[in-house]
Amino acid sequence: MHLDRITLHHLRMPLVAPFETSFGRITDRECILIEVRSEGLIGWGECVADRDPGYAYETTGTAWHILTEFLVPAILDQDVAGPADFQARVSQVRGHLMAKAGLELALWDLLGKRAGKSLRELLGGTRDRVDVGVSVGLQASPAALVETVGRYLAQGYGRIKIKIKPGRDIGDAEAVRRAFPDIRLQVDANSAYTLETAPALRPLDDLALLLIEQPLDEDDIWDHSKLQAQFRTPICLDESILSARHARQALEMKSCQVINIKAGRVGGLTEAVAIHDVCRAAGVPVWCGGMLETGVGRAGNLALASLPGFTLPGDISATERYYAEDVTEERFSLNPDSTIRVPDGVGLGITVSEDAVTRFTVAMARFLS
Ligand code: OSB
Ligand code: MG
Repeated sequence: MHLDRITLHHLRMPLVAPFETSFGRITDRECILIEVRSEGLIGWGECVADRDPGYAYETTGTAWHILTEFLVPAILDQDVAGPADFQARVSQVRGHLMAKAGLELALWDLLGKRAGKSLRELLGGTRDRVDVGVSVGLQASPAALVETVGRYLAQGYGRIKIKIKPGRDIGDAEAVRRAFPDIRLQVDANSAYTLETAPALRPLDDLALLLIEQPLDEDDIWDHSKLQAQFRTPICLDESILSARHARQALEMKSCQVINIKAGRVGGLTEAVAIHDVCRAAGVPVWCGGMLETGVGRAGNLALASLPGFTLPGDISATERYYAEDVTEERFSLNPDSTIRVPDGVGLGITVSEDAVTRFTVAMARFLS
């Protein structure tokens, strides 16, 4: 497909409630929407890098730079066969996986629109609804956390993830477990511990958690294997897994028993599917992580989570959990059985509202062939 025009939209979207993790607190989510025009069709992608380098080193600023200077020039006014061809053309750009993933998603959307197929069909997804949960940020106190969790349970979420950090770990998790003895519960530390401080998490082993997500450094795989040996609860890696090679090595080292897959973190859906395949062949469950995406990225996550190896609920919540107003005309809602429907329209299966995009835009750049 000939790529005629590429537009970058830097958005700032107000969240319905602040989101706090071990690396910071945000009230607005920033991202870059990527619009690619090809032969009369438009494809949309979302780059999930946030304003601050707290979760990963990439930011909206670094992604803007890499897209503008390297990725867009590599494909603009060229005939690009699809996502695999795109990855080959940008293989000389090291790292910057979120920038690459955003552009790759727009090409997947275009590919689906050209072929008259949904993204789910293109990826080989086998379900039309996927199991989901909600990721709950740090709250003011354990009591406030229990109340917030109770509200999400009442809305129908069947799996809860809470964020933890040193000083806000055992007490928070015990309070939620005591209030809700039977729920599916897991925790996410976002790399807030070291091999020296993580043994403080030992009491979590008695709370029947589904998993403990990313306790140690974002660039570590080896020390996680030492930690996993000390816990019965499965460790799940998020930040540490940037490729299918990392996934294979983590499984060989027994660093984790579960992997959280985010297309943005690993450079796009092509690599995300490769990680899924590695884990599935090894009998290791995976689930789809989230980055507080707009409807564009959320549609991509739903399609990814429809693959057969995604056997644990994803961090893919209803639109209203994130945004009072979204950039897509479609709003995703939670079914009573804690599932969300996978879009079945062509490509991502969503319609972007130009109006909403304009309202949330803080910067825009357009590249013409
Ligand atoms: O670590 O999974 C994470 C949000 C932003 C950055 C990192 C993470 C998260 C979440 C939210 O946990 C998941 C979501 O609902 O999108
Ligand atoms: Mg995480």
